[in-house]
Amino acid sequence: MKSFANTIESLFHKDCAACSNEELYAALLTYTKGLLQDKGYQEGKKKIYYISAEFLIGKLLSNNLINLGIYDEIAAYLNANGKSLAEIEEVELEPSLGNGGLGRLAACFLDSIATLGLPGDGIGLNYHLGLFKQKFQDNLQRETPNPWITAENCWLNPTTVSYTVPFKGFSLQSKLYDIDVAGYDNKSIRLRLFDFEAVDENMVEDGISFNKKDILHNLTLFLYPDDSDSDGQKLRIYQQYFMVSNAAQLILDEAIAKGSNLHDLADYAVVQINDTHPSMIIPEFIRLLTERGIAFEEACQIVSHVCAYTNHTILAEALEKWPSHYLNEVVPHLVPIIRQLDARIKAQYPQENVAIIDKNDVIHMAHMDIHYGFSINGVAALHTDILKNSELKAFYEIYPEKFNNKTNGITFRRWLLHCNHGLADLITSLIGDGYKKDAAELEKLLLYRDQESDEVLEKLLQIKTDAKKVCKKFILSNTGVEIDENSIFDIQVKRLHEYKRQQLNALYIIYKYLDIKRGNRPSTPITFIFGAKAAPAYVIAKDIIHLLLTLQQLIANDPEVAPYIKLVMVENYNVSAAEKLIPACDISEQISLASKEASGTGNMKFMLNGALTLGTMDGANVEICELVGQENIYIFGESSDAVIEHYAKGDYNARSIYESDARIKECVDFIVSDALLALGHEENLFRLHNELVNKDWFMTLLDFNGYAAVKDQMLEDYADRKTWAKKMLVNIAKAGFFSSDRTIAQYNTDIWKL
Ligand code: 26V
Repeated sequence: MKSFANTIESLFHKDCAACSNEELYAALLTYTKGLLQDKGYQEGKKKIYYISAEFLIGKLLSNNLINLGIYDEIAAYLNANGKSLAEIEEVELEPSLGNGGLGRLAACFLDSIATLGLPGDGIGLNYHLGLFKQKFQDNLQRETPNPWITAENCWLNPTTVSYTVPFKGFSLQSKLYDIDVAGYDNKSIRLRLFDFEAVDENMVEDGISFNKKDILHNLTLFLYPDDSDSDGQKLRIYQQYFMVSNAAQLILDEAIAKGSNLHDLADYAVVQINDTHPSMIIPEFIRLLTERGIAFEEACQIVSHVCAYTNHTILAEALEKWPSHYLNEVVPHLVPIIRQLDARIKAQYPQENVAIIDKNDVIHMAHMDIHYGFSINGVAALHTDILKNSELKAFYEIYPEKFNNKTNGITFRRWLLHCNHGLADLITSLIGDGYKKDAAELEKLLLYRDQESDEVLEKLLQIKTDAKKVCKKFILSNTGVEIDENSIFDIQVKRLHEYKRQQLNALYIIYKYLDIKRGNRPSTPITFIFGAKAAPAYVIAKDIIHLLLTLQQLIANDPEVAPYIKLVMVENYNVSAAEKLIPACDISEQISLASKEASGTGNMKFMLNGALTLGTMDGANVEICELVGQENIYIFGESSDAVIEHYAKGDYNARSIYESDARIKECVDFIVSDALLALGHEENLFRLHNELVNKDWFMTLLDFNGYAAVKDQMLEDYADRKTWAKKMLVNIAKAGFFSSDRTIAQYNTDIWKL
């Protein structure tokens, strides 16, 4: 640790014990950045460029220390000097450069690309204020800016790389910042974030509102600025084009520097388009290649060998389509290219449903990706099947060879080694540490289930209790609420969306509340924990948050009920919060309407940390179920086929369920009961009630009875601690498949071919 001590000395001219946590954080940052640069990056002729509007990287310090193999050493050194690494970590600000699963997936992929030693870069934007920070006020979500860039002590490394990006009527000069991320026991990878320096954080007025037209000052201000009006939508196009034009210029420059004549670009670069936000890279490449003298037809061929597209959702409202006049107002030079791309397709495939530009002159970004990319993948087996057989069937018929599945994964470095030291140590003591690089080795743990080893099972339960104590502290500081570490922790953390059905969980809590009022008390107290941000313009999602917060208050104030159940809604749920919550979880809520959750990745994190899944047969839950077996997971609800059929026939009728089922009616009506209205807002609660009774597009009521029955059973099963611990062990042992190292290895074998 001499070199670290030297860093402290040279920065602050004093020794470790005399430094503040802020100073030690600064010293660790400088020290770690130096090590990362010394490691260097994997080089190679061909490189993967993972382009994404989101990279939800979380705090980096601990993760880098772990991946560099010096975490324990640094922690011990600090300890010996009376300091705590955990406390120093608190100094780091978490960048909120993502929304949820899609952005976190991109971050896990960076870790795995580096760990597997593949040449690659992540490319995105340097949003100054990230996604909003969530505050609760009067039981409502409020949004405030989420600054994370500090003049000093920040992971961003300024570079001299800069490109000119043309827009209608003006051009902007970008500046590139790099963040180095360590691979596990391997070289580093760069996350390359383009920025526009004139962005002015002071233009934010009330909450997160700002002048959306002032592109010269707002371009990289926020991730997902409100796009409920046309100015907001155009700002998104400005951002997306800024991202991909920079990316394309960088990629061409790097290829040329390595000897490419651009005709052979596919030998030097493969671009993974993460959802449709980066799709404009296709026409942008064509623009740049034709500018450099390559004929249009050949440029199309080149791009079609370079670009691959990942689809992350089948929700129609999330599939991007832009009216062509928006693009004309922002990037008019791309429109004739897109029209030509569309004309080529129409000449060959006249059917309207595969057109890039539809009859209303709207551009379908995903369609462009599919026609002009060489690979289209879904993110879990069921999701890919749905793409092939229904959502993108017409495309699958044209290009069956392009479609493939890549079931998502998570990096075990962050989601086990970093967030759950106790469990990682136990596993290492049982099966050695080979699993850290080869996650499939976790299966060796099954031996202890087969041996019914009481010692191991008890240790597992003890580790869970320890994690609950850590979580309890976090929840107290985050919410001011004291929870009981001996209660059952039932956790649903994910973006707030109707298809994920936080409202279904809320209805169950209402049912429990009423049941306790009638004298039926659960034998073990239950803590229901939620964490979720709602998109600022998503009215019903915000109403659901309001319901949860109001319920939280009602239950806490009711002495008849409070000893048995507690509800807590974590404020500003983010990666750091997830790291505290996931290890502590008993029941992992994965209750989306079957067919709607493309994969889910939280489900994998919970399983790896010994939680049991309560879920529908949706997304990667299906694969979890296959791996652990029916006896180690709790499944309920209609199948995806049945759900898809309901949509096709239009025969789902929430009101008829509501009217014919007394228990459901009672729970739904409780949303507008005097008790809740006394604490909450009439407008929000009535709107939500009305939505559930008269619309319920995501079929909450359809699955309520199945959900309640299975959840009741699960809560009962919890009492048999040994059997429960065996199920936990099976879940951990079978989680190996969900390592992002496996996912990335498959991307490389099937798509990237590095
Ligand atoms: C975006 C939006 C934005 C507008 C409002 C409605 C809406 C609904 C859904 C989305 C999702 C966009 C794509 C996305 O984040 N997909 C997530 O990707 C994860 C990583 O593959 C996957 O695990 C999640 O199941 C999937 O929802």
